[in-house]
Amino acid sequence: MAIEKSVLVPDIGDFDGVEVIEILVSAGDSIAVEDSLVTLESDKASIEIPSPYAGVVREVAVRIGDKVSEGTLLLHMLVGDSAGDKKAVVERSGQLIPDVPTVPDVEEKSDSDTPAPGSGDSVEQIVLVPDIGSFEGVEVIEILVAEGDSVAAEDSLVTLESDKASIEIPSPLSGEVAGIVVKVGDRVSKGDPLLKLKTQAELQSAKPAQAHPDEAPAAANSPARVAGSDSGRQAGEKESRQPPVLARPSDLTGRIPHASPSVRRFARELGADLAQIIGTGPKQRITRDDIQNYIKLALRGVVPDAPSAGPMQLPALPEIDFAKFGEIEERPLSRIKKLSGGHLSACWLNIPHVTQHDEADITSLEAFRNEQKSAAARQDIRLTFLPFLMKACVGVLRELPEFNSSLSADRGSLIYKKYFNIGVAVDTPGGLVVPVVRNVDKKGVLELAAELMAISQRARDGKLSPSDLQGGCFSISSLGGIGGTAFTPIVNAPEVAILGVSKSAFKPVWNGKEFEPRLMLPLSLSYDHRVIDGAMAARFTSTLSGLLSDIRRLLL
Ligand code: CAO
Repeated sequence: MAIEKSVLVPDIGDFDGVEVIEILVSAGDSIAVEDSLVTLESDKASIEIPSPYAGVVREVAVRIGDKVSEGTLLLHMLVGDSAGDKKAVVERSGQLIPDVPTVPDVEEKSDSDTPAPGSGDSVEQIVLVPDIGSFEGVEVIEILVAEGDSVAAEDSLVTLESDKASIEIPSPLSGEVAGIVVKVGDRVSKGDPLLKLKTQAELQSAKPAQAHPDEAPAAANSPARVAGSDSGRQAGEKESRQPPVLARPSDLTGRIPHASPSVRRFARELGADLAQIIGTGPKQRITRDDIQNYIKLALRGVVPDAPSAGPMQLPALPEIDFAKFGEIEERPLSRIKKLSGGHLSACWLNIPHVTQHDEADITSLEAFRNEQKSAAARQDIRLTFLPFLMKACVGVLRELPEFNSSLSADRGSLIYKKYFNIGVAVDTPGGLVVPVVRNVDKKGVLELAAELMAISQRARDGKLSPSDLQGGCFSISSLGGIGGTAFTPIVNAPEVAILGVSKSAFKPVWNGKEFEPRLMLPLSLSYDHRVIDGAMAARFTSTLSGLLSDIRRLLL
């Protein structure tokens, strides 16, 4: 008989409030003992939490972005009553999570090398593998510095990887790398030498040598013990001589590729160089899909854009402590905003955008819509302007098929779509979503109005399915119900254009004899300049404007 079990975060050493960056299972999944359930990531380690049981996931209790600590509930599972499963994992989970180092051990090369405090001479130190829990023989998978490099305290030196965790070992001190003792592929354990570091004697003597071990800097919260013949008291002296550690996570972001252990393993199996891949996951983490896409392009002999130009290094923005300037309140972003944020940034950074502005005279279209509104209302349909706009856009997409295309993965050709699915940006309490209305060319305005009502309601209720959000050819973002005269919408890749509409207003328009009040609708068409040029964009908005000013033309 199946029993329900709760899976909690196991002992994760010194970590507290670690972010859930990936959920690897969902309700209904059958999983085996040791299958990875979630990935947690701090700025120095990425850890997959394995399942202690074999069974079926009943409910996942955490969401991406949640901060968890030892004992936090991760999920509920239905498991068979085979006791062996649990035992196997409890044993392994003991060694699963290392006491991830904040500052590794250092060993002075020899006492006689040590110059008098204040002399300004350098001292060579050997950086040892710190306490990494019960891990033994962990593989060195990356060496992040080279001989001669200057490093600051807390800069990452090497990455170690076990089958469930990837750990960057930070430098205990600032100095110059005088030699590297390990090489990629070596297996190391606590106390093994990693590299030699030349440090300034003055820095080390910055604090009184007689300081007690308890007075070690707060950052050195793992037992950074001096190896060799030093006593515990000497260890404390060594820690007390460390310069203040300045945490600079933003310096590391973008410099070192972030990926979970399983993704790193996958990349190694396929021979993909992580340094060449730009991650599309949270915090630019490299995902399995990123590696697959990279390999697909590599197999076609195509070097992807970004890597060929060198990985794009965006200058990091400084972290600001806003509380210094007044009272603040921090609220987490909604799930939709977190998810759409990455996609919007990727679209904005990858697509060269241009926005074409124009106006359409919708005086007669609005008169017609107002005539039809009450008839539509009798069928419980709210006849807004948007369905007319969707039909008119399809008319232009037929005439200018480049707007109904996408670039191929190798950017060498255009894929023209023979179907007409239109995405409509919907403002929901959780953020912006773009559900897709399919086959707009085959539907009438009333049918589209009804579908639009239903899909935007589902969006607002958070009930869209993944298929509602896929397969779009072209998007419309209407802010007309709210206000504004123009804006610059972001192209929703892999589409190549998006139409923004702002609030219509009566304007005096010269008819050849006099100024006439006409209802004018502002149009803002953003497009991918790699696919569409300015002339084509101007043709789009003027054709659209023509169709909207006389919708009888749609029938032709
Ligand atoms: N000009 C002036 N008024 C407009 C207008 C326009 N372009 N478009 C809509 N309106 C007014 C009308 O008065 C209309 O009422 P009536 O039909 O009774 O006259 C009312 O707004 C209805 O608007 P609506 O927003 O409820 O319905 P819609 O079909 O026009 O739009 C939807 C539906 C889902 C697109 C819209 O509700 C929405 O969420 N818009 C926001 C999209 C958004 O946030 N985009 C920004 C993305 S950033 O790229």
